[in-house]
Amino acid sequence: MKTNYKSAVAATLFLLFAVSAFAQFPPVSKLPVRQDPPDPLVMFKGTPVTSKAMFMQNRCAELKAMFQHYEYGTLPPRTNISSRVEYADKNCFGGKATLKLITIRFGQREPRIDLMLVVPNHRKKPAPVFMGMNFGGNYALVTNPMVPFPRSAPRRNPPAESQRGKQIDVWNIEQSIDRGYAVATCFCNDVEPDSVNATNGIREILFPAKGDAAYGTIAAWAWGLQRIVDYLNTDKDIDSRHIAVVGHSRLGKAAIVAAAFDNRITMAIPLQSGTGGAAPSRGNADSESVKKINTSFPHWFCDEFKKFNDQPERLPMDQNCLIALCAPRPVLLGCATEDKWANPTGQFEMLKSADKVYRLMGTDGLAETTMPQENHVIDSTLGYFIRPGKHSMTKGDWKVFLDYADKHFGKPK
Ligand code: GTR
Repeated sequence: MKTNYKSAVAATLFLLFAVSAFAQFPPVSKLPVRQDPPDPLVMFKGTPVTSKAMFMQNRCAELKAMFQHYEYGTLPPRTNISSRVEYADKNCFGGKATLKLITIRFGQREPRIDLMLVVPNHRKKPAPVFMGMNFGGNYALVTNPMVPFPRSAPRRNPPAESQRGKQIDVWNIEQSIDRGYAVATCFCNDVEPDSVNATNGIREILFPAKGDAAYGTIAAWAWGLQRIVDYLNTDKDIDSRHIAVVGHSRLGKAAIVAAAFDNRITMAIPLQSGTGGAAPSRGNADSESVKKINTSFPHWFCDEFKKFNDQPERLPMDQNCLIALCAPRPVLLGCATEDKWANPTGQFEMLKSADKVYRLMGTDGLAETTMPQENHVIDSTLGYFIRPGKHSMTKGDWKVFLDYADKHFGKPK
């Protein structure tokens, strides 16, 4: 009863906030047309941002409000979680790791997150962790028969015993364990099913999304990632200073949004995240346009974003500013040569533009200014790599993530 009351208050405050944020900015038709992405170090009204403090206080607040108003919708508020370890297997990967199954609840039966956390056994200290959502359900990432099917159907295949372990090569959890990292993951549909009329996600049940500033699925997933951080901060096996969010494609979009809005996430690795992620909305002829993404996936963003379909040049921010919101935390963008849809060159440009914010923060920013050759990893605080091949997440990609985490977190002990 108590929690329901609290949720009702939170939901009301959330709606009020959504309405006031909406009133703050001009209608899309009144925004100036700018061919280049807006400068992350210039305020909306034209004032230059001259100090770290001014960026952190004024510009970050303004950018967060703009991203919510014009693109993702108002992120739902933080809510109290309760969690329970339902199962633990100390002999995972031949005794190298412990696998825990944890439920994270929000004061009612559903929706809930079924988190799978795999932690290396041989370590002296709490483990750094890669955290992210998966497309196939936890049971597709491991062979352990105790990991249950997801409660709703995955994107491609309905839950079936034959699918168990089918995505081991996507998440490559054992490789991270061998390098001293934990991996925490859940099925994205636990938080919000990827469909227009989803009835069993947080947008319908927990924080009803209403009006022009109503948040879309990307924001819902980002919120879910932040609730996983709430849990990780309570788990003694995890080093809460070293939480890297990873996500592929649409889940990469959610990953970078989660990090931009939550500095407890100390590294962001959106892989091939494309439009609405780390690629510019002011795209190119080969990449996914704002109009295309809003037409194919009308539930991903807020309604206001659709008003930019034929005029993305009016956006008062671009995805360079989303990356800048992560400063000074490390951000690594990964691309693939055949994945032009996710705009590899545009993503590199976004890093180049965010570089000045990272320099203002005293970091090395993006260490190189020309688009790198295939397989050459730029591993500065703003990092980038492009490898041959298609839109996918591979063992080789994870090796790059691990090397990058070793460099910026320090090798796990
Ligand atoms: C595509 C979509 C992309 C990307 C991708 C994915 O169809 O156009 O924005 O998110 O799906 O998630 O695999």
